Amino acid sequence: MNRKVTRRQFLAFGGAALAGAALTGSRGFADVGPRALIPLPREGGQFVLPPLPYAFDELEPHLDTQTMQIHHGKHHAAYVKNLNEALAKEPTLGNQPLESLLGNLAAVSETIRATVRNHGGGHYNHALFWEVMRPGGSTLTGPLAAAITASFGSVEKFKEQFSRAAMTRFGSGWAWLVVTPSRTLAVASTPNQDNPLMTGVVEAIGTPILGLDVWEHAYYLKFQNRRADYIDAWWNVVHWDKVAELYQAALRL
Ligand code: MN3
Repeated sequence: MNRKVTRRQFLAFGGAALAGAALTGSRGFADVGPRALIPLPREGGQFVLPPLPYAFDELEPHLDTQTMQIHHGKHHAAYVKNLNEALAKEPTLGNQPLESLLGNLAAVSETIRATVRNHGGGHYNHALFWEVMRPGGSTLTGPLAAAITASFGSVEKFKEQFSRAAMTRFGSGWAWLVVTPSRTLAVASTPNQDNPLMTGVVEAIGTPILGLDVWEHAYYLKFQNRRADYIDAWWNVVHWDKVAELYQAALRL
């Protein structure tokens, strides 16, 4: 498959993106390169649910305990289980890193491709989501703050743009802060469990360093239909030190 860069991608990321490795098409998993930024533990080849880096009740009052329990223990756990079941049907995929599978879905057999996309995406997205939150949040400073200001005008303008992406995602999906193939920052949103690693599937490709789950299961118990209130609350628990760490790691990929 020889994938062409769409005009919108070109405009979004600039001409330098054409030189980016992630846009060179799919010639096998080896081309995708390492993107292992977050822990995706495996036992005996099977993915396992990563533990939350804090207790279920520690994001209160912003994110409620029961939502965190169900979200991690039921929703995320189901993505892991379904991903493992799919991969068991294709032993040739071996211990391929999840990042490589998602980065080159075209190379995954069609019989399990949709499951890897939906449940592998679900696993990756949630593993990232838990990592970029912490009780009480942390402060945005340093090179990431400077890069955000350079890209979006100010931290406040970035937050507005990100929140808008989260608000305007119709139905279920995610909002992202992405390090693009040309090493700039972009805000994006994807439907369902798609994410910016999915070259050839989503427009906004790159390395996600911050993600916000806007599926109703992420907020309905506490906020019901008030997605905007959930987004406002969520900013209070963003772990900027972790996002800054992921930013530095993404620049080195
Ligand atoms: Mn979710």
